[in-house]
Amino acid sequence: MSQPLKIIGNYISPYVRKVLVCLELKGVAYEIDPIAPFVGDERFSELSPLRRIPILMDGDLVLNDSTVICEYLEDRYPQPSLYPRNPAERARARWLEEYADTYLGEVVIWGMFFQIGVKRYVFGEATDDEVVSRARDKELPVALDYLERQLPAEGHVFGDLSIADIAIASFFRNAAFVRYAIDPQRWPRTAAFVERTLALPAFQKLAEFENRTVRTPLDKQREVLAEMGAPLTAETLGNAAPRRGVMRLE
Ligand SMILES: N[C@@H](CCC(=O)N[C@@H](CS)C(=O)NCC(=O)O)C(=O)O
Repeated sequence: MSQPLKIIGNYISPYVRKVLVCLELKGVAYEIDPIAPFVGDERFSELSPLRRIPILMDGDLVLNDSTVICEYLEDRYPQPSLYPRNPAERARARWLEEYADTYLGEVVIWGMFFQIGVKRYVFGEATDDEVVSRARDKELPVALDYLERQLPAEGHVFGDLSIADIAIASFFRNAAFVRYAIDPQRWPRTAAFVERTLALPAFQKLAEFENRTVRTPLDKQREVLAEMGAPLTAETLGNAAPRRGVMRLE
């Protein structure tokens, strides 16, 4: 019997969420080692040269980067397709995914979630309130103004659910973890889009694990998730002392 796919990465990462939602929608069995990248051991460094999550392992194949992983899943498990068939729409879906991964990643993850949550609870350091205010009050509104022009009043961006919807919604889940709610008066389309996308069963199933993870200290998360019946790998790469990643050593 073939081994289930393995995902290495914490449930509260938006990049991991993207991949898990794709797996759930495609009905592919997987196991997960739900570690934060900061506590990855030497084996983690070997598997992920940037010390980032997610990692996908399929037998001997090791893949890094959520975009690369989602495209692999699409090639390997084509149904249901999560990329529009029409080439122009397919390219636009990839752009919106890239926009979410890069700009929302910078603003929501590094400017807000890392500052408010990870910095304090993982590294015992103070939040830089200036960075948070700039992200929340200046940089995120720029993204919301753009998204408001891209997102549909109803349904998904390209008709059927695609990687664009999944990527965009994933980041706003992390914004909610740090108590940010999109103002529905100012950005009605985006607020409604995020709400209905996150309400999809694939996101909701993961939300149970995310809600517990976000309230549990790093060293207890695996135990709590095991009790909840999360599909955990037998072994973990996440028992090292917290350390900064490769790309942001400051
Ligand atoms: N482009 C990458 C970004 C992955 C990423 O930045 N993951 C975060 C977790 S939310 C991480 O591992 N950060 C640790 C670090 O950069 O040091 C992807 O799409 O997978």
